[in-house]
Amino acid sequence: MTPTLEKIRNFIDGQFVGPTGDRFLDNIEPATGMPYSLVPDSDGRDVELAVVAAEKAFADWSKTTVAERSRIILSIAELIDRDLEKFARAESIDTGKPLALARKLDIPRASSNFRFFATAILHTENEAHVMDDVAFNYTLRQPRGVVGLISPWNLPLYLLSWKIAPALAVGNTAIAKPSELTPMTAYLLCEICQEAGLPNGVLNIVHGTGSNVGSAITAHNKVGTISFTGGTVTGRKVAEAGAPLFKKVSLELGGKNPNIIFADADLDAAIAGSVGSSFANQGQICLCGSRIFVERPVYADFVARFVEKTAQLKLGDPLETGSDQGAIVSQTQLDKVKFYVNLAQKEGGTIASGGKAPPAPNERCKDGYFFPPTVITNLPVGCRVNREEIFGPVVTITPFDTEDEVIAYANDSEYGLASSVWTQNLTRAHRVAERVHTGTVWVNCWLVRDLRVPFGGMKQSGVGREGGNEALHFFTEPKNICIAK
Ligand code: TXE
Repeated sequence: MTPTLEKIRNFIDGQFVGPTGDRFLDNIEPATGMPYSLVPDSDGRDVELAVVAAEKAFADWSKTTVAERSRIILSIAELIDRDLEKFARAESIDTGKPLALARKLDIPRASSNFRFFATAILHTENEAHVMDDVAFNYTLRQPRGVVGLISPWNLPLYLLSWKIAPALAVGNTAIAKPSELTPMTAYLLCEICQEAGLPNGVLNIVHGTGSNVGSAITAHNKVGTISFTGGTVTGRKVAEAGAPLFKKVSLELGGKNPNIIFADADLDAAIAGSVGSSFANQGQICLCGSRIFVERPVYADFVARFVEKTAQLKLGDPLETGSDQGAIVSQTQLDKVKFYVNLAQKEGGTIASGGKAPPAPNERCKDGYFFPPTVITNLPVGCRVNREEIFGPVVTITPFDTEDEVIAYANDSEYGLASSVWTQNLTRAHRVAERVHTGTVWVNCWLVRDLRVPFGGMKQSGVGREGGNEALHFFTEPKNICIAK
């Protein structure tokens, strides 16, 4: 007797409702490869219901005082903190990431996202420009209205809350669509929003596929603002959908991030930091440093010690204590990882570590989507494996001889999201950071995140920035009011 699977529901106008078409998709647990819940296979009709609710709610929410919006959004943060374990476990089961990682990274960051913007709106400043005795100008920033928020499967609540928090904090109402692969924590968030007293219709979550729900959001003429995080291919579709309607669109897309280690670096720190930036979340973070470049004098030593430290990572059942590496999010993504590892060997690469499916961590996970941290050397620097985003636990390591050479390697990419530079020469750190074409440059660190800083990429890594004032400005419309003296 197969157990009846929990049906996740949409959250529209403050109510949990099923999809209009009453169709559901299997929600697969990556660690087992088995469905463990059902997610609404919603469509344009559900998006329409959400738009009506969001429009209705906007009239009041946009006029709610900053102090009141701040209070409610702070309450959401506190309730997430209260339910940390429940959210962390849900995120781990849904994504395949280790429970310890969800507990330490994903859920605390989601809470911080709400807390940051709930307090940021208490301290915003408006610009003014005085024209001698002619006129007085001030810039009024007003909420834009109903916004569409679309998020991916790798850091589900972390990235969705990074959009919901600023959008609502400045007075917009929202329709959010999490990835159909990882809907659970967005569903749990709606319960928290109800408990926090978020008024009906301010946040609406419509579950479903990109083609049925995502595209209905991006094409809707009453959703004038779109914030998207996902792959570059889909980001292009989102931009194409928004263009005819002159929508304001923010795109945070893929990356193929360089991680540069100079010979004078603190190698212990560089190796520890690089194992993290290579394999955190099974390498499924757009900021992961998948192209490692090491100055030749320390190349052999780095590779040997990096491989040794990588081999110490414990691949296991994500729910078990001590697991450093969990499951890949889906069969499709696992197949993509395997494809690139096979391609790397055809392109002349050497598998220095990993490279083939591991034995199942335990009986429960015998059909799960597991792949070991994989290190590939001896590849041509311009080969496909060094150019295309794999988005899995796979890195390449390439030697270099000069600073100009490695900067050319780093910049020879369609992407430009993030990079790391490891050196103890401060002058060189500044020089290299200025010359590398990425939206973020970490020096002697990785994934150190101050929520005030601009975050995002250039080239095919995206358009626009999230975080701090960048987010507050993206989700508001500036108006210049000029008053004659
Ligand atoms: O992301 P998609 P996927 C990369 C990674 C991955 C690739 C594709 O390389 O292999 O992107 O991953 C919704 N209109 N990143 O397929 O398709 C979709 O339902 C509107 C990097 O998961 O981009 C989901 O909610 N929406 C990324 C969201 O878009 C559409 C993190 C992202 O899905 C849509 C994840 C459409 N036409 C993957 N089609 C990062 N930068 O962090 C899909 N969606």
